[in-house]
Amino acid sequence: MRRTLRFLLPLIGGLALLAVIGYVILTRTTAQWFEKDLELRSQLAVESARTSLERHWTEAGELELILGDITRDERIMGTAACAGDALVAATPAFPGSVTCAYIDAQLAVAASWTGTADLATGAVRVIARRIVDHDNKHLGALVLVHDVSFLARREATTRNFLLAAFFILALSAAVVTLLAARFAWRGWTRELRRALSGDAADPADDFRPLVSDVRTLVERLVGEREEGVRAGPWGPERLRTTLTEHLNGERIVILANREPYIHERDTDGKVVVLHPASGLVTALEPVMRACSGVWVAHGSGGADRDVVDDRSRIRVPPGEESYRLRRVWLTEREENGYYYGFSNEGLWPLCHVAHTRPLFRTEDWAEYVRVNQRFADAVCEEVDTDDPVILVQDYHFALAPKMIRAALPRATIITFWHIPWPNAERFGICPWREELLAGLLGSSIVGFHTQQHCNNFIDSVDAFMESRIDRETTAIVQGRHRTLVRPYPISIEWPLSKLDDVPATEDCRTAVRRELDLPADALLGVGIDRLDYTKGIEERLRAVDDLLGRYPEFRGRFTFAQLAAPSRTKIERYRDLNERIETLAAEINARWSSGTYRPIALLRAHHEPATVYRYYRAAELCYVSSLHDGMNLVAKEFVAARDDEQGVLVLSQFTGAARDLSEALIVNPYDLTQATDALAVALRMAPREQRERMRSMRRLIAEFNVYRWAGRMLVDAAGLRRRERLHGRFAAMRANA
Ligand code: ADQ
Repeated sequence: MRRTLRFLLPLIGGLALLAVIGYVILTRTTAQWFEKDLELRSQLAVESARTSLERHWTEAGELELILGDITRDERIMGTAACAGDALVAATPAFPGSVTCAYIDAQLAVAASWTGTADLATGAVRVIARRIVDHDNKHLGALVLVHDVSFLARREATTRNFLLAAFFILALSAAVVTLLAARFAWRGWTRELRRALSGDAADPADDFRPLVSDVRTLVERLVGEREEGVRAGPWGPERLRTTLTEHLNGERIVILANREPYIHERDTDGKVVVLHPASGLVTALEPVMRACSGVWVAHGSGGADRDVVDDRSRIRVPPGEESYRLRRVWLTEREENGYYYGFSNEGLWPLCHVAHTRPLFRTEDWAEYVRVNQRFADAVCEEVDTDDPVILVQDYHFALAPKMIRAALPRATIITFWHIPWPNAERFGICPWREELLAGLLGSSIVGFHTQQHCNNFIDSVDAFMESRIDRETTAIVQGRHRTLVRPYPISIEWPLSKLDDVPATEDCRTAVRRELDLPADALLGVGIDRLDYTKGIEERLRAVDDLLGRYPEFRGRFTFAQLAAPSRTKIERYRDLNERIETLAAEINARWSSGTYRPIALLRAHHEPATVYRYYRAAELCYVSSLHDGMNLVAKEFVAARDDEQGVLVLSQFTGAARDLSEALIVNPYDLTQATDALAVALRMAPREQRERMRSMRRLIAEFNVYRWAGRMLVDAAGLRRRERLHGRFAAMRANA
């Protein structure tokens, strides 16, 4: 009904507008016609009486008779003859208020005059003409008074007619539309139902693309629903159950460059544990706590070697040991080539559209190959069956899946690529593109955050590899090996255990304002990132600058706190960025500071989760301005932190998160004016609207949390294992037959 009204109301509105325009045009045109008609009639009356008028102008009795003849025209109410300002003769109904003196004055400048006079009986039209004899002698003026009350009557008739026509037309349009919509909808739904239920052998062309999508979705939802009903919402417990039910409680081995806990020595020489600023760790650590198993990573902390056993292992998390961390040690040369060189100067800029040119060096590539092999070997040392479940993480390990498969052909290898995958043309500039693709195709499943990244990956395989692409199941087939390519949008833990140590929102507001030396009613924005050129930190600070320039109401009141963890500082581009951001923040502060007020608080350091969450809770808004980002977990963390349902998220459209968090204010960070306006909208947003938006985003993250992300991958992996085992049995039977 609402949909029909949405169509009908504009239609009726359009018809009403047409009727009004028609009415105005029609009344104006008919009024003009009638006036012209009056003019002609009076001209005709004067011309036909002209000879008699000339002859008898001075004979009052005759003149009255002639004037009486003229008033036979039903529209002419009265006629009079004037000589200068004196009345010579007039018919009885000629109104006394129209005087010869007045007419004489009007005719002083023209041979004829037309005007309107208001009588007690209504308005009349007065037409006066000079009468000149054959010798061009001016005799006087003939005055005709017309009754124009019929004009108002005609106008009323026209209006009534148009109104009736409009109602009939609108009613017919509404009835016809309703009937047409009802029939079309019935036919459409009948056809769609037939197509979906499988009754239609060949669905209509319009439905064909839809049908397969809907069927897949329905099957998936039914599967998930059945499981959901059995197992409840996704959380650590359900993930553990999924692992037991679907993978016989297999231990999971995670391969990631970054370790979840870094051991360092503080200034007193005491060993302290740090949590790295990494989206990958944020997402995977709760999964690992739930599943147990082994996390294989680069041991990068200064005190890492001091706390491991003789096989480079340590049980974590400290104090709640539930899984094992296996550290792999890299030489400086290996780290420079594999991590800083090929991974972060080559692959990172290759995959992000952030206008930084990738650098590919042969010596970096050689280290990348060697280190991938070292990590693959470490993974193989940690498994305790010949068909383990291995989760390979990110662009540091594109080659490891193939290397692990060579040693463990029956392993289930799920590789998740945490950053975007570029289009085939862009990917093609990498000198080792075939090797990278071959490495990844050693996986059982390759996962990305979005369908777009999956499509780009499939297109790259299509462009550069010998393989068959099964578009029905989105898989890549090479010989007997099949790699599924699937979107798994990553998320965060829900409920957030990190919030346990964080004070309530009001306390965080007070504490952070005190820390930043701000008044209690100051408005606060927050940005939290690794210092990386893909995160758009410069664009963000410029938006703050522009906000203060274009919206003076926020000067002296709004402060933006940027928590920026230094990252990859061995790379020159990152050092340059660091300096540029510091200079920019200083410039903006110099421009707008007054007294103790500084608009930008640049807190360049790694912060522990408790601090990060305190800032999320203290802020009026969080601005995530990435130029390109696989997902961006800061956006999701901000929403998760706001259990007061207040605060506004301003989010770049170039993040994977923008697809999930549609209630954020989505902006193009390159469009400074748009981004600034969004900041102003956020700061002025009414608490009720903030609550509605926040509530809807919180519901989404609660449902699609990181346990569901991991669970979906594990369930898909289990399905794949079952299918492969079945194929293996068939192959053995055929061989024995
Ligand atoms: P990252 O590029 O690391 O992740 P992101 O998803 O934003 O980016 O996660 C950053 C994490 O580091 C967050 O948990 C945040 O709280 C933390 N952090 C940021 N700055 C910090 C600071 N100054 N101090 C302490 N902690 C800080 C990559 C991809 C992303 C993808 C993730 C997960 O680039 O697109 O979302 O992996 O797949």
